[in-house]
Amino acid sequence: MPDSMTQLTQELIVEQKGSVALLTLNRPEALNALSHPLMDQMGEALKNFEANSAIRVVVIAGSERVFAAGADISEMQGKTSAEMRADPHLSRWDMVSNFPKPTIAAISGYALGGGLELALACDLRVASETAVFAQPEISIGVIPGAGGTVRLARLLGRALALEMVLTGRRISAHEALSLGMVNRVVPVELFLDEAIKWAHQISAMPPLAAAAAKKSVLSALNPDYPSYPAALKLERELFYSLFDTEDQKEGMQAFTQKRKPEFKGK
Ligand code: DAK
Repeated sequence: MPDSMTQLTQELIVEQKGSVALLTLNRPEALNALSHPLMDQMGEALKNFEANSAIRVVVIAGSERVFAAGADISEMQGKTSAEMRADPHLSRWDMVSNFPKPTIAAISGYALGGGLELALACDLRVASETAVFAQPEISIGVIPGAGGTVRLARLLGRALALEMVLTGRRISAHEALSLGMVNRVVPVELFLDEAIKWAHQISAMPPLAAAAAKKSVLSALNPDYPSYPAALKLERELFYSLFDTEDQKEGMQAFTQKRKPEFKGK
């Protein structure tokens, strides 16, 4: 897709801004509820971005009013558990957390239920001062099903995670910042610009090193990863492997020559 070309779809707007892809949730009438078509489109877009070396960072944003009010309740309400388990659309939700390149959520307004889970599946979070975070699923008879209980437990610890998922309590942007749920909070008119600016900063880094950094941090947090020493060993191996890249040579050479590096992603 050429620079700045916008592909308008029904529920997701896909844009490319240089080496940064911007995915904007676009269902204002349903507060950006994450419907099957929307998540299918997101899965398709991420598959394309993974294969496209020109894309180095992905930003997922909502509008000023709402990031997302969760998965689409009207799609789920009549389902049995067997139907939910067999639903192929739901597997799309793992595409974000499995995406190998850095991802940033740009959040303003409500990030509720699956909306918060989508934000938590991203690597970094920029929030506007109006952002509101909650896992209200218990009040509609379920629990978070897309990583909310697990990611919040790891991020916030047992007591706060349980408080959120047992009561649905809302967390403000500033509280989220103090808890480490978001990386930064900015005035509402700046949240998207800030996320895109940050994405451009990261996209200027050598992409193979960025992918290795992400892989190593996520392995350290993965309970299935064999052990702490194994995670340290993986980090060491990833470090060594980068010495076969042109970008490592360029980065270190540019440093010694006191010039700006030009990374090629090789
Ligand atoms: N789904 C469908 N429609 C929604 C919606 C949602 N989550 N949230 C809002 N809407 C719709 C409303 O029905 C309403 O539509 P109309 O009546 O105008 O047709 C419109 O958006 C405006 O909403 P309200 O009239 O309610 O607006 P208010 O300002 O009064 O209230 C609100 C805003 C965000 C507080 C309220 O809309 C609200 O409480 N929304 C629901 C929040 C919620 O319970 N979210 C959790 C949903 S369950 C999984 C993947 C994902 C998930 C689980 C598993 N797997 C991969 C296995 C996720 C589950 C969930 O997210």
